[in-house]
Amino acid sequence: MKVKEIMKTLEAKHPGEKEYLQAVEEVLVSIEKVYNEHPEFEKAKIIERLVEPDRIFTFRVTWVNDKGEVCTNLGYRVQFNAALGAYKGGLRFHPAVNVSMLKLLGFEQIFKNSLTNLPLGGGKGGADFDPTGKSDAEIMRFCQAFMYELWRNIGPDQDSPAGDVGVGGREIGYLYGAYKKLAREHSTGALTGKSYGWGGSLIRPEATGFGAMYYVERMVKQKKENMKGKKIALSGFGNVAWGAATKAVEMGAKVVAISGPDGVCEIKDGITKEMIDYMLDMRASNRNKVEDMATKFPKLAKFTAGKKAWSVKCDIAMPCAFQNELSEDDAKMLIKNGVKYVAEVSNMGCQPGAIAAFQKAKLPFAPGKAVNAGGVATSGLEICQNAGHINWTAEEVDVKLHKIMNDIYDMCVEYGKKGNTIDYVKGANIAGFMRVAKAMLAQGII
Ligand code: 2IT
Repeated sequence: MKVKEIMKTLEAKHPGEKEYLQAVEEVLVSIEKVYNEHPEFEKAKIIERLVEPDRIFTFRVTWVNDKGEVCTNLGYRVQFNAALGAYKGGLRFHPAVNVSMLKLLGFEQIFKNSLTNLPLGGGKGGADFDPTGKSDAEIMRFCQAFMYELWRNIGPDQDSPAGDVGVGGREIGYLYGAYKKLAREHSTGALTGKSYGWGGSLIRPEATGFGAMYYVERMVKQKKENMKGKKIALSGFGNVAWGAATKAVEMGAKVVAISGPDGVCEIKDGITKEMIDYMLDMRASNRNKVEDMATKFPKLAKFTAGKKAWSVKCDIAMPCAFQNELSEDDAKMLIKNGVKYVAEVSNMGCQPGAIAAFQKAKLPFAPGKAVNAGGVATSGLEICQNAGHINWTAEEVDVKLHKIMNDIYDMCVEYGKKGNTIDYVKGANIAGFMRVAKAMLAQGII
């Protein structure tokens, strides 16, 4: 395999799909050497097959808003690769959603799901629907209209969507309600991230953030340090940032910044339990403004419009919002301000220039597909519980999640160790890739 040649072909075939091409290139560069040591991979054209989704569904979603107006959005589901199991991955509702974005996320999902060591293939979906400012009834009608189209193509042994940006517990409730009505399947893992009591798993809401902190704790320990008093800057204030903040405080760390599209809230003395709880209200309001935190807690949080979380001095930076949210300039500012660790929690949260800057500065940098895998792993555990018609306790789920994150960390070290340093990007990409490639090889040319 020659990365340059493959990228040239892909660029010609999929012009303008920038995010997708960026994600593919990152993985290919990491695995090139290992891949070329396995002529059987090349013979079976594993890479050429892996970079193209198995199939993509694109569909029209028409719904009626509260004013009685008819609105039309575009819905998608990318079923990327099923070598390890049924397709699995979230749904994103955001106005910028397009095929390139979902192919990037679906591609990443293959390797992330592989890292969990669970039988999960990779997929992703969503719609260019903007939840900002929508009423609860509008969200419900949109979710129902979305499911009219998608229901035939999902199921626990076929494809199991979950939440992502813009899709949380409320949306999964509406989507699942519509799915049950249409499919007449009433007790399944066709969707995960359901609420506890009707098929959901305890700890699933917290899992992405908890898992990320378990991973970060290992990165910190590796440097013979601990989490006590570490200053953490998080971007976003959604489900992922909420889970990470909860666990960070439990570990004795201090969350000193959260952010939103409107700016940053600096929290000098560290986020409190009340503030973490308020993040849930902020998300439920659909206002998408982090300034609300400073309005509610004026003595504790200081809002600055137009600034990112990376402008706040911290020991650990954790992007928790959107792809490419942390630029090279942001990275340089973090480095100048003394950041010691960077862990992507959003999928592909850092731009290539930012990753290069962190690596050049010899800072431990871990990629999203490893750090945020706790979310999908716990979705996998939800499917297990649904299949067995059983609910595990929060402790049982948390113990399994913690073990999965420890195992992922160990795999990243195994494949990413270079002398005294660890290339977590390489480690995650190679470890994730090898399992998928071996499965594809064993399953023949299909
Ligand atoms: O990016 C992700 O891993 C998710 N949005 C969660 C996917 C899932 O199926 O739980």
